[in-house]
Formats: sequence, structure tokens, C-alpha cells
Amino acid sequence: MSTKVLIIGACGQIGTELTTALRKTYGFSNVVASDIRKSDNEVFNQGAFEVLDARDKDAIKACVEKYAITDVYLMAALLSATAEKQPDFAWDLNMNSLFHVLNLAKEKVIQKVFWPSSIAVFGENSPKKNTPQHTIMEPSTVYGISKLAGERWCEYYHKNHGVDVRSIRYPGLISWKANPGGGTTDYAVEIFHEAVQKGSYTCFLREDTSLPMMFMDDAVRATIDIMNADAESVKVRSSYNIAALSFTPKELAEAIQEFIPNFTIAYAPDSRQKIADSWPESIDDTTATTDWNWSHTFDMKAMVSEMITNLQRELV
Ligand code: AKB
Repeated sequence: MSTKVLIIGACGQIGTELTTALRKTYGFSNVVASDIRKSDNEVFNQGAFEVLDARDKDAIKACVEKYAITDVYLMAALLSATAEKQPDFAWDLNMNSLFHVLNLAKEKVIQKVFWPSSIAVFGENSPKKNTPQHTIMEPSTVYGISKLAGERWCEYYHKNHGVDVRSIRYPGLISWKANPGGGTTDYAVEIFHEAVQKGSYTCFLREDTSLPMMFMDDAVRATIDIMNADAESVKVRSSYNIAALSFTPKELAEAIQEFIPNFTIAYAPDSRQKIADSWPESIDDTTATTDWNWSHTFDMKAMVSEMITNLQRELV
């Protein structure tokens, strides 16, 4: 049977670029994008789009049947900062959407599921540096709790119902095509927009807050690679650590100054600092490398160069 993809939450930061990449892989007619509302990004005028609430199982099932979908990428979620403000809604969206999709796979209505987890599954008692694949996980945020619970459910559905679910723990993702929304790592995208447009930025995290990050091209490639890997090589069915970069706001500002020498940064930490302080500084991703050959390609300099070149062309 040929692959037919549904992306739920396609209009977000990852979904936008994933939609383009999956269409390149499977063809326009085999990829359906969906979200609670359509964004005005051109990407969504170029192929099938459905307005879909990720909390509505019947609507997801109807869409899956309409297009004979085989693989679902469930990208809809409330991220860390927003989830703290709306815990009930975050739990409802982040958990029930996952149950709906896992149950469709259990009922054999679909064949394969991708579900994103996050470095937010770790907490204050996890090792901060090179956080291992398997370690203490005591997340202290609504978002992190929902992602850790989701990971346990993914593994449970795989072991007990044979569901082919695959997942990676994304670090902060840096991209210029679509903006993030409601995350703690969002500063690492905002800083580029303000550097290019205003030459200055006030960061909501302290200058010495080191967090794991990745350029979007690597994140999208990881997503597609794990979905294309042989089932036997995907041994972890909760979620895989993946890693690329780790830097502080100060280090990022210095890297931007290499391209925009007059750029200045100030610091005004807010409630997101507490979230960042509970997360790892860097991640050990050797299990993903061993199991399905993962490695990142963008280093700090290449990422900063891509961001500035593309935003200067788009925004100035
Ligand atoms: C967030 O900051 O909430 C996300 C994440 C690390 O999962 N970008």
C-alpha cells in the first residue's frame, strides 16, 4: 500500500516545513495538511488542506478515511510557556489528540504514527550535561508532564497493541520559514528577527542559560528518517534523544555579532527562566545514532548564517 500522510497541526513551526518536506518525499497528492485554522503561508495553498480539531476523534477518523491515510504526524500541541497559563487546555489537547491517533492505529485504521516529544520531559533531577537517553525524568512543567505521559503511552501502545509509533525529543528549534509560538526556546528565533529588523533584542532568559537547540532542517530530516527507518531498528518506542547545538543567549548574540557587528542584547528574565532552569543544558543522542543512524549537520556558524541570510532577504 502506498504511503498517504496526514499532518495534524501542520501550520505550526515544525508542521509548516514538514509539510513541504513530506510533499517532496511522497508527492503533493499523498500529503494532507490540517490544523485548527489555515495559516496564510503559501505552503498551504499548494495541496490538500483540512480544518481539523486535534481533540475531535470523529473528525480525525473521517479525514483519515476520506483520504485513505496510512501515516499520521501529530504535531498539534501547546508548548511550555503557554501550557503553564492554560494547564487544563494543554492537558486536553496534548493528551487526547495522542489517544485519538494511537487508538486509530490500534484499530488498524492507520498504520504508522509520528508523535513529537521534547527535552521538557527532563527535570531538575536529571543530569544537566549530556542528559542520557534513560535517566531520572521528573518534569516540573505542564508541558513536560504531558510529554512524559505521552511517551509512556506510546511505548504502552507499541508493546501491548503492536502500534508502530515513533517519536523524538526535540530540542529548541530554530527556523526562519515559520515562527514558533508559546515555547521557552522561542528567544532563539525572536533574536534573529529583531537583530535583522532593529539591531537589538531584549532576551527573556538570563545570558548564561544554556539550552539544547537544533536548526529546523536537521529536525525535519530526523523526523522523516525515523519514520522511514526499518521497524526493527527503532528499538526505543517512548522517544529518542536527538541533539545538535547547545548555547546560551550570550553565545548566540556573539555569533550574530559576527554577521551584524552593531547588534546589541539586553536581558529581562521572566517566568520562562524557571522553565529553562529545569531543562538540560545538552543532550546525549548516541542511542538514536546507533539505532537509526541519526546525526546533525548544522553547526552554530552554519545555522546563524542561514538564519541571517534568509531573514535579511525576507524581512529587509
Ligand atoms: C518549548 O520551548 O516549549 C519547545 C520545546 C523545547 O519543546 N520549543
